Amino acid sequence: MHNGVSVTQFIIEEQRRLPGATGDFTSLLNDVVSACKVISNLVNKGSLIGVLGTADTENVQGETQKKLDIITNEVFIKSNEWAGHLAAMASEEEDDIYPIPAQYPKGKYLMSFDPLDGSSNIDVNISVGTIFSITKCPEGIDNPTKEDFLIPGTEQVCAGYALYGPSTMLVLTTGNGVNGFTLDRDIGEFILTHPNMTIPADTREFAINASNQRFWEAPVQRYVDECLQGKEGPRGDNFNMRWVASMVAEVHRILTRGGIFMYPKDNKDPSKAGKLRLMYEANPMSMIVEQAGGISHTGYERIMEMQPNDIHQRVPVILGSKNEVEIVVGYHKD
Ligand code: P6P
Repeated sequence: MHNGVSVTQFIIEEQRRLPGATGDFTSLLNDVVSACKVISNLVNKGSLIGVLGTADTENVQGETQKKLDIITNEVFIKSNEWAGHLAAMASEEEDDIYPIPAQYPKGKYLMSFDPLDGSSNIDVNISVGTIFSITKCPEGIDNPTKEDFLIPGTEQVCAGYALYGPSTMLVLTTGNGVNGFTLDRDIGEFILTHPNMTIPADTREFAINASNQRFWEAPVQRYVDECLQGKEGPRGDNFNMRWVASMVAEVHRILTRGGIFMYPKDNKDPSKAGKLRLMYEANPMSMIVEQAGGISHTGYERIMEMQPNDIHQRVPVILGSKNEVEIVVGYHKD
């Protein structure tokens, strides 16, 4: 059960803890929450309202877009462009940054987001999500450029995701731990149901797309091979595997019961540093994972310390239960 604290009340109480907080941030988060409620409704209705299937367009990643990729991108932009809290946005579905239109006031925050992560699952009714990352716009900058977004993940003031699963959940951090809220559709509010989420330090469950095995670098090959050897192998224990192909679902499982998620660099396409995008997948998820006591790493460096060089930059990701990620990082050092 829960004590009925809504995400709005929770954010305002959080805001009271921040000296000099003006309510601007609280109002921005409320606009983000509203967008997630609208997206939840669209995803939930699916075929009933004709939003499934592919559009005949590609995004900047060269990936065929789902109709819902485009629709949810529009929802997120329209919900957040008008209120005067943001100076610009960056989206997986937008080639360049999205400046706030001239008719609206500009604010002091920047937001990067993936409006519908895991959208390849949407037509087969598997959980998908929205991921967002909020940073401060540099002082005195009214018309931010792409460069103003390209700061390390340690500078994020907020990171969160909505998970459109059997229930719709919102998971949020502003640097003071991680809290989970469940959407009560009867009252249209996200209610605090998972206070202070923490990732168990140990796990026997790994998540990776094993079809890429032949392309992985040696440390990841070694780690997964040892897991597969089970009790008789060097780890002396049996492991379980999961792969949902929705990062939001994987991270949420890890926050809930532990685990390690890997989308490592593979040499299937040597020009790509990885599959996942730093600014609106890896960085926000890294802030959440670290705030919940986990580790998020490329194998060679802490993800949140990376200096981004492009808003659509890709990065290898190894994140989750502290003690397990440390083993994989150790193999990269050997
Ligand atoms: P693959 C979804 O497209 C995504 O960006 C992540 O959410 C997910 O973890 C990964 O890609 C799935 O990739 O290669 O298994 O389809």
